[in-house]
Amino acid sequence: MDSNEWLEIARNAIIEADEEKALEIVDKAHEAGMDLFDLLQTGFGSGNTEIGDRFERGIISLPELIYAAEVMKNVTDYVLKLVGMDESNLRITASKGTILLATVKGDIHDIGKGIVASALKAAGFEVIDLGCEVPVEKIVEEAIRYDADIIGTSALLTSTMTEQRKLEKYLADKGHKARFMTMVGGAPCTPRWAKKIGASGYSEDAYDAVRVALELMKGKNDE
Ligand code: B1M
Repeated sequence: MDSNEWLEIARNAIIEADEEKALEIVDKAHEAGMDLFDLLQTGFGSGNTEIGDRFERGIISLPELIYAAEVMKNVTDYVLKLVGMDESNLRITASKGTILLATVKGDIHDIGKGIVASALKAAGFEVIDLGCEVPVEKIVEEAIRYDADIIGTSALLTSTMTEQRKLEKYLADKGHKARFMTMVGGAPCTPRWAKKIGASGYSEDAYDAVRVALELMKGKNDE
C-alpha cells in the first residue's frame, strides 16, 4: 500500500468514527514504517476537517461531532504514545527553550494543541501545557513561574481568538511584553491576525510551530 492509500483509509476511519479501524491502521502503518506524525496530521486530521465541514453544513449533529472527536482524540493519544511522546508527561526537560502552551479561555479544542506540544517536545523544547479554557491571567502567571521564553496559545473558535489579543494587551499592561515572545495558532488564526494583535509569530500546523519557535529562539539568542 502506498502512503496516499494509508492517508485515505485513516481519513475515512475518522469520518466513520470507527475507532477500532483507526487504531488498527495506526498499528499496520507503524509496522510498515510509515511516518505516524504525517498519518496523524494529513490522514486522520483530514478526516477531522471533513467532520467539521459536515457539522457546519448540518449534515451531522453535535453528538456525531463529539463522537468522531473522541475517536480522533484517542487515536492522537495512541499515536503520541507509540512515538514516545505520551501527553501524560506534562513537563520534559530539554534545552532549546521553554514554551508554555494553552488553549484560550472559553475554548475546549485541544487536539491540535496536543500535537503541537508533542512536536515541540520532540524538537527539544521544554513544554508546559496548561490544557484548555485557560484565562490570560493564569497563562501569564504560569509563564512567569516557569520563566517561559515563548507563550503559545491555541484558539479554534472565532469567538475565542479575541483572547489572544487580550493576552497581548494584558502583557503590555503588566509590563511583560518585552519579557515573553508569543505564538498563536488554531484554525481561524492567520499571519495577518498575529501581526494585527502584536504576536511574535503564527504557525499553520505542528511542523510550522517548531520552525517558528526555533526562529524566535534564534532571534532571542542573537540579541
Ligand atoms: Co468544534 N468547532 N465546537 N469541537 N470542532 C470547530 C472548530 C468548527 C470550525 C466546526 C465547524 O463548525 N465547522 C466550529 C468553529 C466555528 C467558528 O468559530 N468559526 C466549532 C464549533 C462551533 C464548536 C462548538 C461551539 C459546537 C457547539 O457546541 N455548538 C463547540 C465549542 C465548545 C467550546 O470550545 N467552548 C465545539 C466542540 C467540539 C468538540 C468537543 C466536539 C470537539 C473538540 C474536542 C477536543 O479538542 N478535545 C470539536 C472538534 C473536534 C472540532 C473540529 C471538527 C476539529 C478540530 C480539530 O481537532 N482539528 C473543528 C473543525 C475543523 O477544524 N475543521 C471544530 C484537528 C487538529 C489536529 O487541527 O485543531 O486545527 P487543529 O490544530 C492544528 C492547527 O490549527 C495548528 O496545529 C495543529 C496541528 O496541525 N495549531 C497550532 C493549533 N493550535 C496551535 C497553536 C500553535 C501553533 C499551531 O502555537 C501556539
